[in-house]
Amino acid sequence: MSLAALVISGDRRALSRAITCVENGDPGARALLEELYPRVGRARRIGFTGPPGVGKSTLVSELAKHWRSKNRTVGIVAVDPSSPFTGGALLGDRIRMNSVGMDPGVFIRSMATRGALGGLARATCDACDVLDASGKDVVMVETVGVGQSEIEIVRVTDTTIVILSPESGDGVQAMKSGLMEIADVIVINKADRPGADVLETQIRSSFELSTSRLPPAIVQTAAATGKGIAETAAAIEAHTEKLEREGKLREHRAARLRFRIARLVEEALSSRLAHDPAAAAWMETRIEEVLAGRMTPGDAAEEVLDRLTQGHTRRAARLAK
Ligand SMILES: Nc1nc2c(ncn2[C@@H]2O[C@H](COP(=O)(O)OP(=O)(O)OP(=O)(O)O)[C@@H](O)[C@H]2O)c(=O)[nH]1
Ligand SMILES: [Mg+2]
Repeated sequence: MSLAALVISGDRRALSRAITCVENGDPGARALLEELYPRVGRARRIGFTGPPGVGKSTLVSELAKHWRSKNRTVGIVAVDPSSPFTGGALLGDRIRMNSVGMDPGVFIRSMATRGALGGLARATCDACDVLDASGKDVVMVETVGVGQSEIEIVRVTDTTIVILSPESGDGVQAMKSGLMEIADVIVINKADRPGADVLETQIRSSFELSTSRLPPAIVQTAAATGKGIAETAAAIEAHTEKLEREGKLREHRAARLRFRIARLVEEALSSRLAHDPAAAAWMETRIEEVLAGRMTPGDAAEEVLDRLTQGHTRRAARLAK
């Protein structure tokens, strides 16, 4: 049986190997994804982001329990873009300690930073595809959201949950960082601590002041005690049902794909430039031209682009022979 067939059959070790394969961009990754792709698109994908320590992992594992109690299988990708290696592993461990990791209906995978953040976003997308193809009903992605590039990682999902807590001025920070704009549901976690109502009022009034959009659903939770979990799940389901009812789920996914494919094109070009000594040498000659004032950087870029794509087409033609 091929690795893809094993993944589809629900083999956990195969699933783990397949995610490693796409995460590392191994030579077989492309063929693997091609074989899996007819199965992709059934899972509900939900992204969770928010400042460090607000309770994202706790909420995600409580939601996993909730969906398991409804007999739905769950995949979790825990991403920590800010800390290399151990960060990602720790996130997974924390969830695992919460016992959902022992359930065969839950598959948890941690991802740490490898190279550029763009690479991490790609690896996360691919890992979600693999989990989706493996038949998981719900795929959750957790990432610390502090900046625009981290926010990109959750943009691979159908529904985005922004989690805040009454502590440490999260609300003000989130408004500034653009985190609110991507929220389909806002969760105020640690509602057992003082200040949750104040934060909710702050958030509501900030949406009233901005004419751009209506406030999304806001739910207060105390994930550590399981309070508000069912309400959060209901708000998430209401959002996806609304997308479906309005026929927007497809449009929403198309928009995500547009962004994802554009990123892949950029990455492919940079990688081709890095691995094509002739093109790189030729670029040096264009730089000389620009320095001598005979060409603009924009024209040079266009010529490099032509050269890279032509070179590739020629190589493809040669390989096809
Ligand atoms: N008081 C209180 N503490 C909570 C609640 N939810 C989580 N915590 C605690 O907050 C701490 C951080 O929780 P995590 O779930 O690891 O938070 P996180 O957002 O995933 O953290 P990072 O992934 O490191 O950014 C842990 O000690 C939790 O036990 C809650 O509802 N109330
Ligand atoms: Mg976490």
